[in-house]
Amino acid sequence: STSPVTVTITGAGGQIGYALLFRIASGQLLGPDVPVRVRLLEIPAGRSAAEGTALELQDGAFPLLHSVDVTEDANAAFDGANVALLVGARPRGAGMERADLLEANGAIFGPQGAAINAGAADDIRVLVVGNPANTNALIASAHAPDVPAERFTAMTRLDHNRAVAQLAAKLDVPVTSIERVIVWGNHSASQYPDLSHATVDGRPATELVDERWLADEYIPRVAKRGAEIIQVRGSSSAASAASAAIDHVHDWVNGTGDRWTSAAIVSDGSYGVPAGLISSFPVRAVDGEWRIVDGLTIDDFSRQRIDASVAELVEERDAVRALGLL
Ligand code: NAX
Repeated sequence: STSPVTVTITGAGGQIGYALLFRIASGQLLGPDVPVRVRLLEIPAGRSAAEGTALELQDGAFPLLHSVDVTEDANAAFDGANVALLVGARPRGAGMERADLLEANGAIFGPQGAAINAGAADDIRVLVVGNPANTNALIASAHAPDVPAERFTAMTRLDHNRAVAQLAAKLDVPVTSIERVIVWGNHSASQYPDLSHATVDGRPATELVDERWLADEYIPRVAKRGAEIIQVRGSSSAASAASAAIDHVHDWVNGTGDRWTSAAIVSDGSYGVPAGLISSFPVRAVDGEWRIVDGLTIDDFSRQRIDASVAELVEERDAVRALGLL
């Protein structure tokens, strides 16, 4: 049998952590034959909740769950980690300026990047969920100079899944009919869900929906779906976010085949996105690595939308650089 894979989850006592951990324990993150050892990293305020979740994980008697440890020590949490899910972050408090938010998160993601650099396994794969996810991933990566930058990713898979599901609902087709949807840019309201390459049962999506619906309803609906969930549910997306995190890591490790998905990964300069930024692209996963789908034609409408979201990422990067966080 395979030896256990070590998965570290930060913010494990929070609501996404609660939804995520049971799916990991049941084998959905890495596969039905892969035993997992989970490490839960929390701060004092969340420690007891994480310990409670650890008790419930024990009560699940999951055949693949090798062990569960709770810690407040980042070095212990990431020692030997193969997969790191960085979920815990500092939310924007009342009256907090953007610089305050970036600085508070820099104080979390810088040291976590350094702990990953110091002790994670050679095959470490990092997914940042905690917001501002793209820039937090950039900060963590900058503090892990010995880890290839390609191993630090941020989550836009929830946005991607929302984009697929909204198109499927509009056309009254199963989600499996839809391919080649792309989410570009930042995981924020500036993100660009792009249907210009999408197909529905092999037909171009652009033949099935009109431009006005696309610009005035579809794009804002997807980009503001997080706010809609908060309004209706009374708290932010949790199980859907956990599900997207599972999809991202599962695809990264096990491959996508020819299927496209979206992930925020370090730019190699493709599609005019400055090299080094962590931005969402159309990707496939091959041999354990994300590969940007290349050679796509970008129309004028898409160019403007991609550039606007990337400009926001550049601003965030410049702001954290000015704060000395990179
Ligand atoms: P919760 O507030 O329920 O949980 C966050 C947990 O993180 C808390 O238990 C807290 O104690 C812990 N934490 C804070 N700082 C920590 C640190 N330095 N080390 C370890 N743990 C720490 O938030 P939840 O709803 O679970 O959301 C977590 C993050 O995901 C938030 O930043 C949220 O904005 C972000 N999201 C990102 C999404 C994405 O698509 N990329 C979508 C969902 C979600 O909004």
